[in-house]
Amino acid sequence: TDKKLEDLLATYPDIVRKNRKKHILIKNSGEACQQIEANTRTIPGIISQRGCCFAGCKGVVVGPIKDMVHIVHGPVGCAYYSWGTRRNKAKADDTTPRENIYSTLCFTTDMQEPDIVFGGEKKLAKMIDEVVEMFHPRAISISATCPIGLIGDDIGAVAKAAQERHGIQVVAFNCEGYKGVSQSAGHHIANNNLMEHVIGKGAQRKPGSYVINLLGEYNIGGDGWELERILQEIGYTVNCVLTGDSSYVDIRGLHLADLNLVQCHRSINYIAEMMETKYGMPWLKVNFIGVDATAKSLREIAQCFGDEALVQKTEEVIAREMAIVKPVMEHYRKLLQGKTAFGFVGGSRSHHYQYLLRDLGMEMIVAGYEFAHRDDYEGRQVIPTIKSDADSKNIPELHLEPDKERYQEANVYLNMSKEQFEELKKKVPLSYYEGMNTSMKDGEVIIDDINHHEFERLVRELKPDLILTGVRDKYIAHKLGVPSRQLHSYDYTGPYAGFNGAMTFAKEVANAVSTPAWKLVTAPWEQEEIKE
Ligand code: CFM
Repeated sequence: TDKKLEDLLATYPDIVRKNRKKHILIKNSGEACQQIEANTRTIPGIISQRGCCFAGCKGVVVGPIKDMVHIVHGPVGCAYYSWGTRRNKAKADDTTPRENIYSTLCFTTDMQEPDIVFGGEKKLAKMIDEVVEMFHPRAISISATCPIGLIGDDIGAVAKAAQERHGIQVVAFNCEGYKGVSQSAGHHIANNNLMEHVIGKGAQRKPGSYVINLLGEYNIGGDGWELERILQEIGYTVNCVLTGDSSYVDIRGLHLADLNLVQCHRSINYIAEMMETKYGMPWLKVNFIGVDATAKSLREIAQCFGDEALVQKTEEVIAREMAIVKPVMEHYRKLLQGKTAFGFVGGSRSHHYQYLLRDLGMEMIVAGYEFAHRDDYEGRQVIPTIKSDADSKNIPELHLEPDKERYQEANVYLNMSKEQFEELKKKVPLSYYEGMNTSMKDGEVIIDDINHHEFERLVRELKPDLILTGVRDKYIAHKLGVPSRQLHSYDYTGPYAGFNGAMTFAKEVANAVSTPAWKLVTAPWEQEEIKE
């Protein structure tokens, strides 16, 4: 209630209270448009869960591309902590042999004090030469860390010279950690550079029909593989998963598909939108987290192609999978029915996992993103009304024109008439994302960029049975006597996506919630009155 919200904010100084209040909503479907503040600076001194621009570019979007060597130009710590911790898996395939996969390696210029004083360009150029000599990669990326921007190394010039020297593409990402207000800025920079320098260069369309890309899926814990299994079973040709287990060669041919599917809207919506502008390619927001959600997405994708046989095959695969999955989910549902959860994750999972929890009879009563934008909460229709500020103006926008040779109308991609396409748009929400708020129930709490204080107060007040957390806050949850599932790298398990993933998640949640260990932990408020 509003009173409880006031209590939660009461400890803050006036200016902080005013700020934080705008980041918190209590869902009320009676109000026409509940606006939230998002993608703005965290107040200095507050412990938030956010990452930096470098993390969003190198760690999230660029890093999973398996056949490129990704050089971290900066101190070794930035490289070390973005090395493998996200568990984005990769393996050899038809287009990429084992020797071209560098995912398990860590490359960095290891900038030292003298390099900061005298500049690191020479060191970077030398490193590229060594990398080419030792590994012969198909392409190289350079990601800049904070000090690189501060000392002004021109990584673009180094990349260009190296490209001419070696005859392979070297892409420079100016994703210095301090840019923007979170890793979200890094997603945007990565999207822009991939669009400008890599996508559209391939010429060979993959054989097969119903050629699709799955954008914003990073194969954490093998999620992408589970989705490919289902999609291929139905008859789709998966051209490229961006960027989970993806290859540079496949990304060059990203435009050679019929439809873009968007799983994580936050990190990849720029590419979906830019490809629509440049090539006319339609895109569809999907959610493969949750059994019913997966079935719904599969049905919507099939509708896009307007092909009876495909719709039929989709139903067959769904029916076959459901026969296996439903009894398992029912079993765990008996243990979990009526339990509550909190979810504070990145920029898309807090929404997606609400569906998987509902499959198990659970409800996410408090949900928040770390770094999402207003459209991820309220829906894409608010994008034109989002005010830009000094931080967002720092991130370059690409202004693209329709490609003279390759642009086709969206209906041509889907092999249907303009009238059929108009009909389709009424049934399936193409080029749209409705955001998280619509799926929440009245009285539930939506909170942006939550901090340690608010986290603890909300747990104390609402006593959830489970918290879906990040790598850091999971320990706060445990200390408060509440089990968590860490939803970024899945605590060394997974996949959680698709049908098989749902069963794994259900089992682990049931285990977490029913372990007797939590009864042995005494939460701080059960011991003594907390002094504010
Ligand atoms: Fe997208 Fe992601 Fe997420 Fe994300 Fe991330 Fe991630 Fe995430 Mo961690 S791309 S926004 S920047 S779904 S790394 S795979 S889990 S915060 S909710």
